Amino acid sequence: MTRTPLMAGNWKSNLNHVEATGLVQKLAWTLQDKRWDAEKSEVVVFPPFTDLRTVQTLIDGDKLKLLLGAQDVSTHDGGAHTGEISAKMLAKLGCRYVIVGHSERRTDLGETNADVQAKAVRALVEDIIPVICVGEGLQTREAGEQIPFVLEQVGGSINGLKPDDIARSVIAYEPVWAIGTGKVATPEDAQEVCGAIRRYLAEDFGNEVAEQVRVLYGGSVKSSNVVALMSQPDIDGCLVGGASLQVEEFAAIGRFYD
Ligand code: G2H
Repeated sequence: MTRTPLMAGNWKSNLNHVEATGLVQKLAWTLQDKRWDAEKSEVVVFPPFTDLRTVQTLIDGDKLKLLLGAQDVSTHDGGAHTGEISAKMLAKLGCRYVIVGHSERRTDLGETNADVQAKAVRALVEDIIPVICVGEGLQTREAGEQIPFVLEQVGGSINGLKPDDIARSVIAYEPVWAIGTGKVATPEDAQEVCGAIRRYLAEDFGNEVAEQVRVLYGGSVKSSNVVALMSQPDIDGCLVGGASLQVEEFAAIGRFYD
């Protein structure tokens, strides 16, 4: 089973629509200069909600081959839920992916595994692939309990999902102590947990499902460490924060292969 690598740029709460326009255009030109092949790596940008329409228009209009994702989705289908953005709205905007359960939302907003599962379900119904984020904090890592901790998050976040839906989902392992800190997990540390996630999926849902799921690593990914991370057998891509706002850096990450 070959899994297409996925490089996901999470812009977080940065950029307005004017800045977003500049970034996407420059990213597309730079990838073109580097002879990026979309068959060899999917490059997805995750702007804030307010920039989705702008980026969608650029991507569609110029056939840029970049893909679009959102940073969150409502657990509700629509209706009287002020401020919520539904999966149906995201689908209409051309979103192919959505991040659910990012550690910043788990920490800042108290999102639980059950919330994450509900969001993943909403996304999948609209044919949007959820990027389900999991990861341990520093204390858990220092206690050597990262694997049981992460597997519990994975289990809770995909609870009740159909095997076919799990197979097309993406799981992003982002150790919280490596997010935006410049401390990247070693490729071996990242592989240890990503491999454990795949084995867990194989045990519960069979090899066929486990071999299809793309498992990403996230946390201070840069052009200088992406190749080593991607050489690990169970790392199928990266969720990139800070470096996705730098055109040359993110283009090099997208064009990591060869
Ligand atoms: C983790 C990551 C992107 P950064 O949040 O999801 O951010 O690459 O800045 O550590």
